Amino acid sequence: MTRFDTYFLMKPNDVAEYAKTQLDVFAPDADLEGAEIGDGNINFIFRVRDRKTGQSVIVKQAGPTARISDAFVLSTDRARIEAEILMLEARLAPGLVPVVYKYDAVMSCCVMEDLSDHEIMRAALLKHQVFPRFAEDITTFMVNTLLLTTDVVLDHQEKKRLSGRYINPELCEITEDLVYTEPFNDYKGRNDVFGPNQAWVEANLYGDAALRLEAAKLKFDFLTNGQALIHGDLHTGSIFITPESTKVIDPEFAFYGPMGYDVGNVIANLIFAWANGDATLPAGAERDAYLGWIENTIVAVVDLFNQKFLAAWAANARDVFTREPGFDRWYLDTVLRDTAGVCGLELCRRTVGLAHVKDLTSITDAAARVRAERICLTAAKDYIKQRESYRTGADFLAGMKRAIAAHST
Ligand code: SR1
Ligand code: MG
Repeated sequence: MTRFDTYFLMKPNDVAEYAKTQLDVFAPDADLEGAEIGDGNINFIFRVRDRKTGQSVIVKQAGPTARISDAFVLSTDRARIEAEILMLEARLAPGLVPVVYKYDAVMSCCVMEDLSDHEIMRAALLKHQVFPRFAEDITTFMVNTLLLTTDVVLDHQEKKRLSGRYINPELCEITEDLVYTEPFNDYKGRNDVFGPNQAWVEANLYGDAALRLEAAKLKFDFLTNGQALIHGDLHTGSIFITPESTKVIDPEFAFYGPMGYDVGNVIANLIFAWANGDATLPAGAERDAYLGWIENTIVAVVDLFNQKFLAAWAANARDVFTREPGFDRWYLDTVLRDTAGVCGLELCRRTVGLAHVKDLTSITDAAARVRAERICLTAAKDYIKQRESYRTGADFLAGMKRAIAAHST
């Protein structure tokens, strides 16, 4: 018997002892120290390090509620989902996720590779760094983890079994509320709108009945379209990066949902990075290079996703109907429509909802933040309402440019 035979929420010292007694990763004479390093919304993240060798691992533990608020009561089973999904993603997209060393069902924790030679992408983007490999890596990750878990490729019985294994009702409910509902009506009173934009948001989001109707349609798609085993929270805070390497983390929101949820999140969070650079970088070469890289990356993410998706379809599709001429293109167009819609939803919810992004909140000049937020929200409305018309990288960039033009003097 050990004290880790019964679940409790660990502190840094507990995690060091846990690593010493429950893992076979460190040498017997290792001198371990634990530290809480995460500031995420949902779970507790610790690094355990051997003072003698510098060797380290990450221990991520799920508590009975979300780390940011006890109002979100969540099953600790999300630790199992995260560990299993990371292992599945490692097979589908090798090299693009951290290595999982152990999942502990009693302590509801997952032990994984320490990626501290990487940086969280949002933090790096706030320093206006560029990552030339990103579009290649993230589109490989998305096409492989998404298309290869659909009915297009998987045996349909196997897909249904996976769907049952990753139902994830509580975390889906967070998304249903925070992404799909509250940004458009604040019906729970939890939105957090930047003061100088309050009246604009009331008029242009809550007051736009056509927008609310489209958000409602997208919400019911999220609730019912069990298309692929999606990551479910694929923003730039869920990506560790260096110029040579991309690692996707944090798939605790994974479930069978619409593929466009992941692709739309990636594009929206690149737009937030653009909005931050636009608001904070002075005129000059650094600004032009950074904003130009983001714009090219948005285009490349959509176009590489399209190319790789069709190539992966040709190589892997197995249902007899997937060979009907034109079905692949029709299917991809539905994914792109959903991508545009979700891109718009993510832009709205991170601007006016409960969970913000530093890209916007760190803009200290009030007028610049007002403009940045309105660019994001104006683009969002077009992505949501006109989502059928978004097909290519150029389409997505043009939507963003129209919003910029609408808020330029
Ligand atoms: C209560 S959780 C708020 C947000 O944090 C997570 O990272 C998800 O994006 C969620 O919507
Ligand atoms: Mg996360």
